[in-house]
Amino acid sequence: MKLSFKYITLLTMLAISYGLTSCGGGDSKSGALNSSAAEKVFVAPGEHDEFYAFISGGFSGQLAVYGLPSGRLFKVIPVFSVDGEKAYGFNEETKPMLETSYGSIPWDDSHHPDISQTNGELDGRWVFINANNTPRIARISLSTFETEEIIEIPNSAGNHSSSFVTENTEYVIAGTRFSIPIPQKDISIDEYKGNFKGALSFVSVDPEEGHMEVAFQILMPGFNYDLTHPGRGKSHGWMFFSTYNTEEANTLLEVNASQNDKDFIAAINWKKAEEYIKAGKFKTMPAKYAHNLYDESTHSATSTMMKSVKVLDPSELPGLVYFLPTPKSPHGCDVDPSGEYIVGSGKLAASLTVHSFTKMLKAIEDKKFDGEAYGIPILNFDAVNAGTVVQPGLGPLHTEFDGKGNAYTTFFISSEVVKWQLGTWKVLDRKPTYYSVGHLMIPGGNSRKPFGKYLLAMNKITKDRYLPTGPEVCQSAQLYDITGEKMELLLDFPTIGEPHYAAGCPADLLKPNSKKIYRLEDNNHPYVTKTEKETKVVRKGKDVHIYMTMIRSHFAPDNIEGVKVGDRVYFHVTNLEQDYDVPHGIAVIGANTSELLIMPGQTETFVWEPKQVGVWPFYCTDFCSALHQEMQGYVRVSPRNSNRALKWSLDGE
Ligand code: RUQ
Ligand code: CUA
Repeated sequence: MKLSFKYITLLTMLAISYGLTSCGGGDSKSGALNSSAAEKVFVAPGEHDEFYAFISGGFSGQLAVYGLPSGRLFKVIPVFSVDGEKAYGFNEETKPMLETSYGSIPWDDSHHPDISQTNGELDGRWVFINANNTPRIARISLSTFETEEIIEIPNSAGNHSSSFVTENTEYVIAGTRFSIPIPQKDISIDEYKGNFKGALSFVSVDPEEGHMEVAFQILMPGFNYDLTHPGRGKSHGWMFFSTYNTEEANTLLEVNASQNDKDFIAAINWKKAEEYIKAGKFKTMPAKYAHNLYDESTHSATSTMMKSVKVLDPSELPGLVYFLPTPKSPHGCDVDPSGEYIVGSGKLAASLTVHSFTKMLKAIEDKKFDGEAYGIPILNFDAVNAGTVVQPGLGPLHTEFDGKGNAYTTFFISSEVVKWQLGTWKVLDRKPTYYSVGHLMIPGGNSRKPFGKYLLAMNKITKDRYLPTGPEVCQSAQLYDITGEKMELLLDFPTIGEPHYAAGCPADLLKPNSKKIYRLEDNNHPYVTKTEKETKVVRKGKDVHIYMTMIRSHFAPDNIEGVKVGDRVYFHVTNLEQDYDVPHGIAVIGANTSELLIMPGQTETFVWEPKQVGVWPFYCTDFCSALHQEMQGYVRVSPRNSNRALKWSLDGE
């Protein structure tokens, strides 16, 4: 009886969502934008945007770089998915980046970018992003805007509560959405309850180089760990995770994981975890996971398989974890810039729950517990609750802050952003989104110092908002001005893939450090060729290595003979240019990988296996000069049994 009632409630909420969505459509036509809004997002030709926005690509697996307020797209950084345009995952240098313990994987689902911090403020060095499907975290340089490192997360499945950074980028966090048997084993799915576990991983970040390492994992009860945010200021040293499925259901979760009145926010004292690690209170578990590192000096990545991980068991380690009861399957778990308030967005709750960090510490001290779960104390709800935002909307997901005492929460079902006040819990404003908003982002919103000028809402559904493109239509982002008392919708723009979260920062933080070229003298690629004189072709059995250079507007060499059917031909190509914005590309007919797009001073390699006798052209794929069309060459391919010697030349020399 109870079960079917809940089920009906859920269906009613979904039905409401459709109703609201379609009337929102009519609304949008009544001119949400006026000309002053247009002026606010107009960045004149040749002018720069005020903010960078790094918007996750969702199921594209990539990270897109936009400017705000214009919404212009500057670059798609390949992270977890191969990219033929940039040769990422195809050339020899970047292939190792996509290695995992499951072999090479050409795709993932990326959700939450987060920019590195120092003292709780954005420092603009790196942006991290998670892979959800095959659990990984990537680190992207904000000087080269390239993926520099990817670490796989062992004992995890659905790396969703990830990749948020702590106040000094001590750690980037990776919590598992799905609980699994740890270690994996062949057991009945019915044995889920009590046997499956959820690993919360703390990945340390080297302060100089940014190199990541899985420092330790906490093996939690078999709930779903959905989202997480770090404490900051007074709550620095703690990490807060929302959970759902505290019912530990293993089937029809939409009903069976919606039974409990309250799930939990798990508060992890990671400073305590460090103490336990130091005191040797961990177990070392065998675990296989890949650690892939791109070296800017060799322009090449390596992949290393790691073998073990340190795990902590919170049921045996007092003070490590506490549960804060939080109504109805919370999704977002957000901490305000002061570090005092922890907002839990119960997806099925009528009101928004806010916990107080100060009250939490007091409740721990006073032992205000309401029992425990798997040895982890459950704090009394009233003892930790700071307040409730009463009936602000339907289906709350995520909250960000403007640094002026206001919070902004997205409501998926009622398709709106709601502004409310911290402390009074009063709703101040609401604005529709088009439609079904997921995350929102205020630049610096996950730090002690948000830049509360714009709010970016990221929507799951666009329906009638853009020109139709068949059954598959774009996802979108919407920009609001939040400087006034009321929010003002300024702009709509489509995004790459499905935007989940985004990270934003003032452009001035990154602009001065943005790399212009790779210096040739610093290029330590094993197959670099620094002058045309040093170009050559070398045979090692069936492998032929071409040491090639490119400069406006020719390849050296551009005539090559002596290659045979069945050879593996390695084109090691160095771009000799030392000027800003002069890439060259190279592609050869019938190559099974991709072109190479090579930046000034960089070396990249692709492999070509000629299958037919003949003379085969290659050419530059990037329109680099007035004589770009002249930038071409030929490889002569002879039969396997030919004894033609290798020969190479440029202009007969
Ligand atoms: S999620 S729409 Cu993957 Cu962060 Cu909430
Ligand atoms: Cu080089 Cu076109």
